[in-house]
Amino acid sequence: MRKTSDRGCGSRAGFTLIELLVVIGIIGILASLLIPALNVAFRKAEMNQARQLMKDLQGAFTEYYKEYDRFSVYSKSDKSYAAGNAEVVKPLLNVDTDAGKGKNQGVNYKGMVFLELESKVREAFDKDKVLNDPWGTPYEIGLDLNRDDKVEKGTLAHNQTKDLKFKVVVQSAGPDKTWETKDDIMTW
Ligand SMILES: [Ca+2]
Ligand SMILES: [Ca+2]
Repeated sequence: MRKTSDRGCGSRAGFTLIELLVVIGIIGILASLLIPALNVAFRKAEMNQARQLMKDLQGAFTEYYKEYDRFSVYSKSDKSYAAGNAEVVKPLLNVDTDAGKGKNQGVNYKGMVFLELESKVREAFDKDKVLNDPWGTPYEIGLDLNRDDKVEKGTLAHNQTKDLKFKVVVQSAGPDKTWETKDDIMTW
């Protein structure tokens, strides 16, 4: 009996407009606190994605080198690959290569796959004809083509002030899409 009267008296008929506004206000404050944190987390995830891909690229070039005793190009002097990095990346993916051609005729005549890209990255690569970082700038790649175990000073168009004692180096312009700023990511 009492129950019925409690329910029926209408003292708490639901949210009043004021209460609703307070709730919306609190949600707004929480969102404004959360969004910057989410952005930071998202940026961090993109940075990690770029770092991982750069590492994978280094590994793929190294594996290719072990297999073919050269890099996926024919020129002998060190050179940087930025805008046209597809030239050196395609053979790693076994895309548009000359598999089936005789020894020393094709850059990946064994038709091997050295690098696997996440499907989204792969789609973008096929569309753009270049391997871009998560912010849309092509990765810059330096290879030791003349076999002296270093990528000579001046090979890369950016960030390189001295010889780098690696056979493969990769860098990204970072989230600000501008070279030679603090957020650039390098493998060395
Ligand atoms: Ca060199
Ligand atoms: Ca930058």
